[in-house]
Amino acid sequence: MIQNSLKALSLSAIAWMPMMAQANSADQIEVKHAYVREVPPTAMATAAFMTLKNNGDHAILLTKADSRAAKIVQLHTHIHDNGVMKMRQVPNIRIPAHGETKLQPGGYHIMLIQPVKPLKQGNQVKITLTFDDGSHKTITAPVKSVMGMSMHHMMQH
Ligand SMILES: [Cu+2]
Repeated sequence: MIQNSLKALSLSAIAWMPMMAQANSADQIEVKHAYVREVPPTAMATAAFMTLKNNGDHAILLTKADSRAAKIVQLHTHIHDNGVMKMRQVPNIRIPAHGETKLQPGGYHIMLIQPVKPLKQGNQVKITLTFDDGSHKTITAPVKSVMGMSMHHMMQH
């Protein structure tokens, strides 16, 4: 009896120690200004944008994003290919130590492909972010109409 409880005690101590040694990646990432772009109900996809701030001493990779709001969720970037802007899936998005990585229109974004229902302004979308050490962070991003923003963008060009 005593032997069994001692064994259980030492196992839980081992499981607990690595967490003490270093905070996990998710704990060191702060998510700011998250939003999902409102698109017409017929659109096949939309995207989530946010700023990822790394408060830690080491670079952290965002390796995966999940959401029940869409059938397929991918990490994307934009590339210029012979003057044409194209989207590409990327295996991860790097957030430098004590730095920020912006997921923004024209750059990195979380692609929400085949939304399960239309995403309208005022809706909230839950997105779970997975980092390189397997730790998770679930955020809630409001759906925003970016009509005003894209007009402003167009006027600058
Ligand atoms: Cu995309």
